[in-house]
Amino acid sequence: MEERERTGFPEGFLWGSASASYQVEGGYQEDGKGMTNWDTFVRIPGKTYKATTGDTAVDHYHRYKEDIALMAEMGLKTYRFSIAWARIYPQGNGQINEKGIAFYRDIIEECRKHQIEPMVTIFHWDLPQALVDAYGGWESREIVDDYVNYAKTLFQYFGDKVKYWITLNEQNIFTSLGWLTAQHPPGKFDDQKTFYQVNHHAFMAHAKAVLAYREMGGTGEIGASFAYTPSYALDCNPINVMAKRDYDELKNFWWMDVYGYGRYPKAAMAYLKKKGFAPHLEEGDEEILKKAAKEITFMGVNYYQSCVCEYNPLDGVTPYGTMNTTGVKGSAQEVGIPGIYKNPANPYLMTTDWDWTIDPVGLRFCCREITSRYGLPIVISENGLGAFDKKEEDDKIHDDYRICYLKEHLKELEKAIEEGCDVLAYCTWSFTDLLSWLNGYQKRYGLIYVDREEEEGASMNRYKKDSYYWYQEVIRTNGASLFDK
Ligand code: BGP
Repeated sequence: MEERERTGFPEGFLWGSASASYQVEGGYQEDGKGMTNWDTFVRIPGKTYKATTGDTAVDHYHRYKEDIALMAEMGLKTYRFSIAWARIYPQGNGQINEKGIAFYRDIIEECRKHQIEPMVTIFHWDLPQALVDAYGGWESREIVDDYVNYAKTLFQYFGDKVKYWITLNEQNIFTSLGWLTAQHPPGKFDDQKTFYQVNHHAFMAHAKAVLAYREMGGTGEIGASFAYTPSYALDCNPINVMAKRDYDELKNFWWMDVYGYGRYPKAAMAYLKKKGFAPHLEEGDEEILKKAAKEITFMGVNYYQSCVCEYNPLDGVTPYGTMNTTGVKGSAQEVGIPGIYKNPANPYLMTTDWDWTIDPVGLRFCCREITSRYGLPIVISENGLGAFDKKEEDDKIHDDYRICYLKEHLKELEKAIEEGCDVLAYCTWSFTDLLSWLNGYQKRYGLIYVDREEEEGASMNRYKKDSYYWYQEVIRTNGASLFDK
């Protein structure tokens, strides 16, 4: 679009930062918390980088006051964090653990005390192990009631203090890595039929929780956070343009259409029916999904990278290429679905040490697509750079590469706003350094450096990186400093 005068970020824009319970809290057996699928999974040899776990993570469980004070000093307007289901219901259902309630009540109060808006993710992947043992977790439809019961408990206890709710974090990622590529729990490989059924259960859980929130009188903002990887066709060869179209239906609209419209995309459904992978829907499901779609008030977007789509022959690459979890650049393999699409590298863009494409324009593309397709406000619930950081002898961390990454993304976000997108919030991933699920602690995302490596026993002391001071200024000027020469 033609350049116009800058409109800047709206007044009251929520400048934020995000985390997730398993990645920051630690205290995995404290105060009555139940075991989770991740507590179990990380103990299987070979699953995570150097066998790292979130047993102690970055000790947010004991240091949350210090962390929130650092957020307040930075001027943060919203803190997005997740609640560990197994702290509230150690067995997934049944008896409530009051100490779990107390912990999150404290976090919420601490945020409020500092005028930081708490943004709560109800489920960010750590599932009570008891539900996996009882009925296979997300594989059974029984989970819908348990999830809704858990969500209602949160609405009941915290509904008056929390105005922003995210039902599920990256349903597309935890189900793909859990049931297709075996990289996340439950570690299943190529179980497509179950994968789509699991997703249907998750959609129903999301939808019923949204409806329950409204039935309980909730007037705040509610939606799901989707890991959106927008796509570009390799070129104007129609076969590649159709590959992009198919990719979008199968990898993006399959989720966003259900959140935004309450229905599955037709072409993708026709394809899955042909393959025998289509999910089973019970009578009344479609109506519930449609009703819930009318009640969500934003689309949550976790944006890290874009991709390229090219036609993939029947004997072409599969979804099971090696993922780069070591930070050795160039070790990730090309993936795709034979007969449909593959995702070659984008020659116009640089990549991180973990081979993630760096594409600020892609963030604007996401916002524009959501705005025209769903007409919904947008919460950028995650965006950030995973990198090797070095603490110097004077305790400084010069992460100019992170500043550059965030700055370019925010400039594109501002353009999206200028072009008509209603963006409510932007959360950097992450506030402190934390556990990167499969990549250990060496892949750092924080504005705050945490003194720990893969081994346990380090001080866990916090140090402000250069990006901390930079973001502080961005917030102070409501984004104006992004455009300083
Ligand atoms: C998202 C998750 C986050 C976070 C982030 C970075 O998919 O919601 O929890 O981990 O990605 O990914 P990674 O840690 O794999 O680098």
